[in-house]
Amino acid sequence: MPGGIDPHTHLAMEFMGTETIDDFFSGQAAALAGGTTMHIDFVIPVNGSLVAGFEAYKKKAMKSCMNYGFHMAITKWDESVSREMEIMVKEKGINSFKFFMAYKGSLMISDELLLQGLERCKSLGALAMVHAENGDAVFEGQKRMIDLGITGPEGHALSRPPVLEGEATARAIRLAKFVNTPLYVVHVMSIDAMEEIARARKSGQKVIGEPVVSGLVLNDSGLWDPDFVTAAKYVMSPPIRESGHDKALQAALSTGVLQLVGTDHCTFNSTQKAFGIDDFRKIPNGVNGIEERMHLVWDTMVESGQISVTDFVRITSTECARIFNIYPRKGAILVGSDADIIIFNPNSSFEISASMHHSRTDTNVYDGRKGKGKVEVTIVGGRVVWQDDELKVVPGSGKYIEMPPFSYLFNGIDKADAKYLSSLQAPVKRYFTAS
Ligand code: DUC
Ligand code: ZN
Ligand code: ZN
Repeated sequence: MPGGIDPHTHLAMEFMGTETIDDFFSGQAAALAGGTTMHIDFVIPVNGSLVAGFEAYKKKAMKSCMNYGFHMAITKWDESVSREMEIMVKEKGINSFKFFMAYKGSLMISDELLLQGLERCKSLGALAMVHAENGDAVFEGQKRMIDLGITGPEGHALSRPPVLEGEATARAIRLAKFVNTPLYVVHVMSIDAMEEIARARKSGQKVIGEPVVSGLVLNDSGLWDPDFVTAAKYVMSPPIRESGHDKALQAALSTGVLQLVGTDHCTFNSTQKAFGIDDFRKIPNGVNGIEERMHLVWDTMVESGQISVTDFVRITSTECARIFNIYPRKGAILVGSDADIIIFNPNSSFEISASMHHSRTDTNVYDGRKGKGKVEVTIVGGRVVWQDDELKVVPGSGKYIEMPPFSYLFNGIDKADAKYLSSLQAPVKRYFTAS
C-alpha cells in the first residue's frame, strides 16, 4: 500500500519553555519504522515573521530522511502577516494555516483575527485549520483547579472539559460558514466536537475532521496514576477524554464523519514533563504517535472489522494527499507517483515498548500494547529504508514537498459566493415591486 502520511506533527518545536525531544531526524526515523513516509509539520513564526519561521524550519529539516511538508501557524495578525501569507502560498509551497483558539497569552488569537485569517486563507486558496478549544474558558478552568488545590496532571484534563472543545469547534465552523471557506479541525478529541462536524457536513459545509491516534485508542480511566511522571506523559491538548469518546470517534471515522488520522506527535521526555511537577499548567503538552499510528489504526479499525483495507489506505494516506493537494504524487501507487510504498503483513503482529521504539523520548503512551499486523518494509522514493526490523536511513536525504493552493475543497466556492451576492439583491427588488 502507499506509505502513510501523517498530517499533524511537531518536530524540533520550541514550546512551553522547552523544545520537543524528537527532531527532524529522530522523529522521521521513528515514522519510517512505522510505515509513515511523509509528514506535515507546523512551522511556528519567529518574532511574528512567517518568512523567518519558514527559513528556521527549513534549517531544522536539513537532517530529514523522509518527505515532509509544512503547515504554518498564525499566532498574531497584522499587515505583514497577511502579506507573508501570500509569500508562503505563492513561493514556499505552503497551502494551510493553523489558528489557535486556545493557549491564552501566547498562541491564542481572537475571533476578530480568526475571521480576518479565514478571509485571507480563502482569497489565497489556502486551507484554514483550527486548534479548537475556548482559551478564555480554559484559563478560567485552570484557575478553578488551582483554587481547589488540584495541581497534578489530572487537573489538566479537568480544567478543559469537552464542552470547551465543542464550543470552539462550533464557533470556528460557523465563522468559516460566514466567510464561505473550507475548514480543517485538527485533533478532534471529543464527541462534542465531532457532533458539530457531523452537523456541518450534513448541511453540505466543507469541514474536515482529523482525529489523532491518542484520541481514538486511549481514554483516561486509570490514566491519572499517583506517580507524577507516569501520569504526566499523557498530558496533551485537547486532553485525552473519558471512556466513550474514543469509541465514538472510531465510529465517526468508520462512517466518514471524520476523514483522516493524524498523531499530533509532540514528544517531551520525563525530565521535561517534570517541569510541571508542582503545577499541571507547566507540563509541556504532547504525546508520541508518529511510529505507532499505522499499527494502532490497523489494529483498532481494520482488525476489529470497523473499516476495510481500502478505507485504511484512505484515512492514513490518500485523503491527506487529496486535502493538501499533492495527490496522486503522494497517497497512491500509480505510474508517475513517488515510490513511497510499504509492505504490510496482516498476519504478523506488533508490540510497542518505550525501550524499543525509535523516538528519543523515554516514555511511550502506548507502552505494552500488542496487536495484529506489521509494517515489514518501508520504501521511500524507491529506496528500502526499513526491513527486517532494521533502519537504513540517511540524514539529509529527505525531500521538501511543496503543496499548491486551491485543493478540491475549493471547488464550488465561487458559485456559493455568487449565489449569496445575488440573494442580497432580492430584498431590493421586492421593495421596488411593492412600491
Ligand atoms: N497540543 C499538544 O498537545 N501539543 C502541541 C500543541 C497542541 O496543540
Ligand atoms: Zn493543537
Ligand atoms: Zn498539534
